[in-house]
Amino acid sequence: MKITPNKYFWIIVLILISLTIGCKKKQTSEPKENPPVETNTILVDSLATPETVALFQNLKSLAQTKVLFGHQDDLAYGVGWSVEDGRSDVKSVCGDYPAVYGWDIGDISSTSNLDGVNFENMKGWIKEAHARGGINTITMHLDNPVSGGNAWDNSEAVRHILPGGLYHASYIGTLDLIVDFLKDLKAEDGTYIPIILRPYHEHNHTWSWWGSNSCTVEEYNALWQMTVEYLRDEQNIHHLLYAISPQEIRTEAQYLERYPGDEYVDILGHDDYQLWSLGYVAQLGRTLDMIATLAEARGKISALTEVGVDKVPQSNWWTAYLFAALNYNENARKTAWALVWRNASESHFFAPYPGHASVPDFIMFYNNPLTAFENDLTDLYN
Ligand code: BMA
Repeated sequence: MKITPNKYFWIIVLILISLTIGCKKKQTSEPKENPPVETNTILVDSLATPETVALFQNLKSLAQTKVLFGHQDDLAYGVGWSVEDGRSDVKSVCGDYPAVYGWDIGDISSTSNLDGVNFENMKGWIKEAHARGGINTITMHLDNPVSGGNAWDNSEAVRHILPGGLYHASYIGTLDLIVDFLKDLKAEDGTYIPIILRPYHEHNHTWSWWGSNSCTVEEYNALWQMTVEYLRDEQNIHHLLYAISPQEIRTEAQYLERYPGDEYVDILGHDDYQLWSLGYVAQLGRTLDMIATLAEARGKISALTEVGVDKVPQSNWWTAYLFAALNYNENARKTAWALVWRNASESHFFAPYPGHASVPDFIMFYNNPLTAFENDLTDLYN
């Protein structure tokens, strides 16, 4: 087609008009917030803080050669003491703090948790542990959101707190208290302290309101997904790794029966309280092997998120039972950490304390090159 000079004129006029409109628009539009920056493609949270991504990656590589030792409520109390600066039964026994600290936010609407740990103190201990290079993991023994009973009240609740349920709004209120707690967890430099969150644990058992007798598979998965999406997408909490932890699992199929999906889980955990006979060592070893294999195939980490025998009845439990299970084979040895439950009193404890018969054996466990305590950790957050 032949373009006459007249046509050129009108084309130039049109270009000038649209450029002027474009400039005006730019000048008058509101300054835009920077879009969130994706930090990774491997975690549940693609916006996880750099420190959280570093924790996952460092823990994953450390797990190739070490099993970190963990203890619930380690800094809060022990056998015969409570709230003493710097004190820890584990440290009293072996001279070193655990590498992993377990905490629980059951009773989050009160000033203290279900085991009497003051929440402000808990925040302080989480900061202390993190400043020394340790890892913090949090469980949620939340009250039954429908009946108001405790976590062990397994009357039907999950379907009522899912979107559309009568108790959805009030459960979101509980999640908001958790958000407030998590937002207070900041290091000296102002960055958020990465936390391994372990919600709705032991869900294949029946004791809790999120357990297998109290909700369907679909309801359990929906609860987990709703929780992740609320914290991550609605509340912009980006300093969490999500760990799932069924109890005393034998097979892969059992493990994946109640499982919200790989996009919602970073760490494949396992809770086990059956390790009181030597005959069980190989069983736990096989389970750890299976979970490590499952985790490896999915680019995740495996962990023995809870283990122990109340009152540690065998004086060689640390080496002949726990270490033996962790050392079962090459895969079992890739378990990232093993955490024992709390030292409440002389009649309810899972870690040794000064004077306990298992102390010499625990020191052997401590000295074993496979185990790692706090002093063994290099900077996991960089
Ligand atoms: C259980 C016991 C209880 C405690 C609960 C939550 O195993 O230790 O005493 O309240 O864990 O920590």
